[in-house]
Amino acid sequence: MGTSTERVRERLHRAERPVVLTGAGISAESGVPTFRGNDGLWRNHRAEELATPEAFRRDPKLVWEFYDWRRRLLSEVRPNRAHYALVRIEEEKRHFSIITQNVDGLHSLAGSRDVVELHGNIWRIRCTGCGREEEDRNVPLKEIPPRCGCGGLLRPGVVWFGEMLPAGAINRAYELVEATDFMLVIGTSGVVQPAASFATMAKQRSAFVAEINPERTPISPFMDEVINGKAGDMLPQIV
Ligand code: BJW
Ligand code: ZN
Repeated sequence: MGTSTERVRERLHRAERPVVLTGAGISAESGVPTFRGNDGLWRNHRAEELATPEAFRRDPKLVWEFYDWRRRLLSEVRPNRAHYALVRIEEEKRHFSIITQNVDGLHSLAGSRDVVELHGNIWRIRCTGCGREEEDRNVPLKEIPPRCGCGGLLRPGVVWFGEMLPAGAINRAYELVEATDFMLVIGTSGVVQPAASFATMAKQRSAFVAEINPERTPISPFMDEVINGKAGDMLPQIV
């Protein structure tokens, strides 16, 4: 009975170890472009084509200009109602974690504490020579492409296609997926692995799984409930 929103709210209320998996769609209402939406173009390049080790090898300056542009954009945006609704869940639950594919840091900025960043963080920079990694919040960067003190080329501390996810993050994510009784998937197109398979894994282990997205996705058919709408409108109704 009731609407899908009411059913998800009821399930969340009863859940002991809820987990939320987020994608670019949760930041869309903050003004951050998604990857595969109409806004996922930068100077006629598709974002997905720039987020690869091959693109970086071919043209590190171009790839860094893209990241420099995104860093500037992110330095000017704020978390939205959806990010803040997740902070409220964490305040009420004994166990609650967010697994995010986003590199924008907006969950932490909103105040969420248990955030697993699967694809890294755009404010971290790593040396391709000596491996040194550090936070860098300079906008714009002083030099493009930036270089390390050792002379090596620096790269964004994010995960590109074909690269391994950070071991700590992926291990923690699998632990959470195996233990959860409720998973809510918000704003992801559900095509990038391994994150795209988390909901089906959780469901196989008898968790209740639900999705919030204005569009249907390849993982929608596996959901117990699909909430068709924007995260910033729907999440505050659930929390
Ligand atoms: C709203 C909304 C609103 C809009 N409210 N919603 C198995 C089979 C085939 C291939 C593979 C496989 N396993 C691994 C692979 C390869 C690859 C992969 O998955 N490829 C597929 C595309 C086929 N995966 C990898 O390479 C991963 N590594 C890996 O698996 O290592 C092991 C391995 C290595 C080698 C071989 C095999 C295995 C790494 C993936 C790294 C992804 N990196 C990026 C870039 C990060 C850095 C950066 O930000 O620049 O991560 S790509 C990009 O996609 C980014 C995102 O995190 C990720 C997912 O995108 P997301 O978040 O879903 O965004 P969109 O734009 O796609 O969707 C937005 C959604 O929001 C839409 O649905 C909208 O409707 C919705 N929305 N407004 C709610 N207001
Ligand atoms: Zn170095």
